[in-house]
Amino acid sequence: MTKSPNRAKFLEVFNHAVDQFIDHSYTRVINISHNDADGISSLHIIQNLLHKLKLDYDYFIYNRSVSWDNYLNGILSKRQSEKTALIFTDLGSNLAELVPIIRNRKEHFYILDHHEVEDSISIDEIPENLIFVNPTIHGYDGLDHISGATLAFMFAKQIKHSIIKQGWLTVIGIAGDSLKSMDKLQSFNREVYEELIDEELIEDKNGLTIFGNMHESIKNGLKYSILPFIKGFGGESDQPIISFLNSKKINPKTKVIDLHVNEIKILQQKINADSYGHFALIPQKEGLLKFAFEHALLINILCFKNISAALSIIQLKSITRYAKDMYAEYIHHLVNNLKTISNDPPSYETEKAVFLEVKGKIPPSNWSDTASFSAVNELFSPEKILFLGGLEKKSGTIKLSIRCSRKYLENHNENGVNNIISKIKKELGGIGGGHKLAGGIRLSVPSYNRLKKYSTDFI
Ligand SMILES: [Mn+2]
Repeated sequence: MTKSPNRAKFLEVFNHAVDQFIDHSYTRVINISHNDADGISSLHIIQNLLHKLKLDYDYFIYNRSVSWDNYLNGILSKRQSEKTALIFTDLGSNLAELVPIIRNRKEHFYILDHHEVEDSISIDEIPENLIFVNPTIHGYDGLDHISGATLAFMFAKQIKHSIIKQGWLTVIGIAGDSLKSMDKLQSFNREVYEELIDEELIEDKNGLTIFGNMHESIKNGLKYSILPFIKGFGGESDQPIISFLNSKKINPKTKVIDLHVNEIKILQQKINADSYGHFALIPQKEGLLKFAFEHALLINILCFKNISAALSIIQLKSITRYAKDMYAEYIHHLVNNLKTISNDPPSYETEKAVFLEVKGKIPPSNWSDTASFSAVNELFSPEKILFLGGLEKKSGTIKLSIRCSRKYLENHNENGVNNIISKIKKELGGIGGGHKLAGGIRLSVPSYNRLKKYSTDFI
C-alpha cells in the first residue's frame, strides 16, 4: 500500500453522507446493488434500513452487462425529484461514466462502494447531488479492510442503530469478497466482525478451514474443498480419500467442525496449504446456510442461475432442495475445473500473462469463480496475470475474468488488475472494472486478439 489509510478523512466523508441522508427526509429511495454475495448482503442491509425508516423503496441489481447510461435510462423516470435518493451499494465507482449522468439529474445519489475508482476523473469534479463514499480513495484496501456490506452496514447502523440485529448479513458479504479465513480480516471488516461476535449475532470458530464443504463430513470436505484446493483429493473419487482417512484412523464420516486437534494436525500435514483458522457461523441458520463462506458462495452461484432465488435464500433458515442441488452441482464442477487447470497447460502464455480459453471446457457461469480460485490457490504462476474466459454467445463479445495473486501485487507496486483494465479500456474499448486482485472485461473479438498479441503493453 503506497499510502496508509486516512481514517479521520474517511470518517468525515462517511459521517457527512449519513447526515445528508438524515437531513433530506427523502420520500422515495432506490437501491442499486451488485449481483454477488457482497452486493446482495448490502442490498438486504439497506432494505432493512429503509423498511425501518418506513420509506417507499425499490431495488435493482446491476450485473455490468450494459453501460451505466443504458442501465439507468431504464430506471430513472422523466419526472425528476430531489426528494428521491438513489443508493448504490457495492458498485458505482465507474465515475467517468456516472458523473455526466448524475450531473444532469435532480435526484441525490449516494455511492457506497469499495471498488477502486477509475483514475479518469478527479474528485473535485463530483457534482453536488453525488455523495461519494469510497474508502479506497482514503487509502483503504477494498478487500482486506472493508467489504461493500461492511460499508453498507456502517452506514445503515449510523442512521438507525437497531439495524445491528441484521448485522449477520455483513459477514456473508465479507466472506464472499475476501476469500480468506476470518482471522485475516483487518480494519473496518475486523471491527464490525468483532462487534457482531460481541453482540452474539454471529459465532466465531477456529479449526480446520477447508472452505467449500465445511458443513459436511471430512471425506466430502477434502474432496470438495476449494480454499485450499487439495491436489490429490480435490475432484477425485471417494476411494483414495477414504483409504487415506482410514490409514490415519480418522472416521471419514466425522463432521469437519467436530474433528479433534490431533486429527486436524494429521490432516494439515497432508493438505500442505494454509488450512487452519477462524470461520464464521450464523447461529439462527441451519446446515449449509449456517456457514458464512458456504452461504456466500451459494448466493454467488444463484446470482448467475436465478437471481430471485439468490435474493430470497438469504432470508431463509434452511436451504431449499433447489439451492442444495445447484450448490452440489456447482462445487462438483468447480473442483473438477480446478483439477483441470492444475493439470492442463495454458492456452497461451506470455512473459507476463496466462490466457486460459475455457469455452467448451468450463461453463461461462463458472468462469469468474474458477479464475478467482485458480488465483487464490496459485494454480498458475503467481508472477503472471490470468485472463480466463471466452466468447459469450448472447453478446458476441469475449468475456474475460482477470486475476492476479497477492504476491504479484507485492512485487509490482500495487499495479493491479483494475489498472490493467483501465489501460485495456482506453486502448481497446470494452466494458468492465474491478479491484486490484480481480476484475472482468468484455471485449470485441478483434480487441481480444490485440490484447493477446500485445499483452505486455497493458501489464
Ligand atoms: Mn464487494
